[in-house]
Amino acid sequence: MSKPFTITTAISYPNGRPHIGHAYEVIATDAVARFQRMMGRDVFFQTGTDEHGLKMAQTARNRGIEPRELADEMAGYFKQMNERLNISHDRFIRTSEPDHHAASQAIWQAMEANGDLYLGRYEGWYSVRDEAFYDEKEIVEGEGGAKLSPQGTPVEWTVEESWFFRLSAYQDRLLALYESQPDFIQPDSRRNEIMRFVEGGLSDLSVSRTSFDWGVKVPGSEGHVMYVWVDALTNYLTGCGYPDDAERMARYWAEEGDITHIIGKDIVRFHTVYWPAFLMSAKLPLPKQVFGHGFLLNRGEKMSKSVGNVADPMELADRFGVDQLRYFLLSEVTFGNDGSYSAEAIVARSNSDLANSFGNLAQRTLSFIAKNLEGRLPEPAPQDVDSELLKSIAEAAQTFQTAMADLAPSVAIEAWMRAVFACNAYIDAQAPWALRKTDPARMEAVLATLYEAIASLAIMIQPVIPASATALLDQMGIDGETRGYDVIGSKFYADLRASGFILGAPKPLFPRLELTEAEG
Ligand code: ME8
Repeated sequence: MSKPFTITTAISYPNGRPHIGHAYEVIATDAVARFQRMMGRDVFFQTGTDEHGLKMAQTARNRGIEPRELADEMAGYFKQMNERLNISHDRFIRTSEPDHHAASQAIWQAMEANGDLYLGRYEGWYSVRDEAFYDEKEIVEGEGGAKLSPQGTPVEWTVEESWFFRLSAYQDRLLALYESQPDFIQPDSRRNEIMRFVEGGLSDLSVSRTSFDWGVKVPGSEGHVMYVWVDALTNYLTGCGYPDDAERMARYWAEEGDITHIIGKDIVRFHTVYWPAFLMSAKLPLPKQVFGHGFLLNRGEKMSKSVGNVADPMELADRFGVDQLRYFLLSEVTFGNDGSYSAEAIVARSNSDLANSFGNLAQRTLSFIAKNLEGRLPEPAPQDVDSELLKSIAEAAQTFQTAMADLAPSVAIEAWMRAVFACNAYIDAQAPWALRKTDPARMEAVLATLYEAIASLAIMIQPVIPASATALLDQMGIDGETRGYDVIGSKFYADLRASGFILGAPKPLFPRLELTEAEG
């Protein structure tokens, strides 16, 4: 059996509908999951909703409904979004599900058995918006003397009986982890930030609440529910079969396994300090990498409900197309950095790369073959320029694979785009249309080269724009079984010709997008 690859997004708070930041994260993770499947890996890809905690309880109360009702309604929107965006997850987990409660209680008991949990009294600052506790030294003053978290969210003084996790005991082990596994936290800027934070000393962490009951019950401790982050982080284990399915755990959550968490930069601390400490305490394997991507900004500005600039990913997908949106987000934003989106930027990127460069290349080549050769695939007779073009595409495919394996989709797409440009330059130089009368054999050779090149480009870009790439490969007669990276540079074109495949009139893939008058 092929080597397993476990990849997850954060699980989203379903206290509102999904926004473009949620879409961005799940699209990036999906591209990596699809890529790894193409590489033959046995992928387990999980995403879902984080349904407990005070934020959910308060939002529900404000709406006069039960938290469960709120979670049911909003989880539905997250599922719809994933379907619309062509997300290939293997499980959509909801933390209100029974197997997740069982997993959370099991990790709790394991941490307790290790002597890391004790009952005490919490007195300190809590931000409901972040669902996070903050040390006195982290609190800043806002307008009118309001107390704020370092993220700028309001905090409230909280006093209650609480279970504590002995986080302070893990400082050295965590620092040793960051030293010995430098890729554990990526990108490096986030790693440095976390190392400084841990070097500054760790306080024990309050891990239960008694003031509300919307959460996972603490085993054997009446009136306590787990702090939402304890159960939220455990979702990753639940999906891998913890605690009862040993076989599944050995496959998807193993010491030598490739476990990658893709999350946003605001929650790196939870994933790289608390989470490995919980896992060490429960004597479970650690993930291989936590990647903290940047934030998406609306025209450079932070999205917020009060400003009213929160984009609905479904509207963007309806207006611009799913693959156009996926392509935009993955090509425009360097993974790890913040990025900006706007209708203008989506339209410009999609028109230049997808419609004008790649779409046009495929459309003119394929319709020329369909018309002038009645769909019969042209006969190759390679000259140096032809072989060179195909060689450069095979090299681009290598670069693409390396970059995707390194979680650098924008770098991968750049390599793809350079290969598209090379094809367009080749067409212009070889001018097959002009050869029709003067040298039909050479015309065929040029078209044959292009056919192979276009199929290779479509194979390469599948993880990014899966629906369009699939549609093109279908039109071109490339068998579903032969769409892996190993096909690029192989003799698939010769085999396809030999099969007698006849190309039909191609359907255009990427319509030119337009702005509204107000935007234009
Ligand atoms: O943090 N741009 O949930 P969440 C890019 N439930 N990414 C963004 C973003 C933006 N503008 N806004 C948010 C939570 N995100 C917890 C996670 S995991 C065990 C629990 C990202 O709904 C954010 O960084 O607030 C996070 O990775 C994800 O969206 C869900 O955010």
